[in-house]
Amino acid sequence: MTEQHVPLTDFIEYPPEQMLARAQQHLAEIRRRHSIRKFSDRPVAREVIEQCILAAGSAPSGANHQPWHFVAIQSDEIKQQIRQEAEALEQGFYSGRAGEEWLDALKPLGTNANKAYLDTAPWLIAVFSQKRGGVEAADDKTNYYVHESVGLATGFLLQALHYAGLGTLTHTPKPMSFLSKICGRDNDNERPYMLIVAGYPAEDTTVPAHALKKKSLEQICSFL
Ligand code: IYR
Repeated sequence: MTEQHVPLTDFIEYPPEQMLARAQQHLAEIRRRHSIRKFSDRPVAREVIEQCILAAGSAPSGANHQPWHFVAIQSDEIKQQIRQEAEALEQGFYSGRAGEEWLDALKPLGTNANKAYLDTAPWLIAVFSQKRGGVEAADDKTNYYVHESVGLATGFLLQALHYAGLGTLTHTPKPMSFLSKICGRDNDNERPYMLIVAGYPAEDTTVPAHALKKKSLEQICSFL
């Protein structure tokens, strides 16, 4: 016997002109998402973050095992701890570990070891991947396509936060293992995947001109 299926009832078909208009509107919306590095400390309601994490959790995943866990941090004490550890690592990175080519590549972004946003922004969301799990809470099965799945969920999360009206930044201090301890997820099954910073942009936030330059359709796509 095959597994039970239920009818697809929530698909919406749009007339072709409306489909194109929607695709254009979505493009215009997502083009306004920029990584920002200066956040306001204005609070953001936990309910908003909850909805965005549920949106992330709706991403497709290998065998629908949903191999992710999100730690949403608003505690000042924990944010300060994360900032301290991240800055210590970044100091090593910027003062040699990165190497010349990498530092050159980062120059247009104007980044440095100072990560004030890590304790200014109202929310940090640490994304963890899980090697084993399954749909049921007690499952301990092999997870599949873990990296791809968690990448998709993180993309959904960024999209949801932007759509809700928040500024975002992806942050990947290297190595990220310190996050496991601070977030209470120091176990054999879970690995930190990315840290997402979310909040209102500070009034004087800038974005690097370089980051606004996106490749053309011809550059990123071939039609066969
Ligand atoms: N993690 C460092 C360096 C960094 C690396 C890349 I690749 C970026 O696109 C941006 C920054 C930092 O956060 O400064």
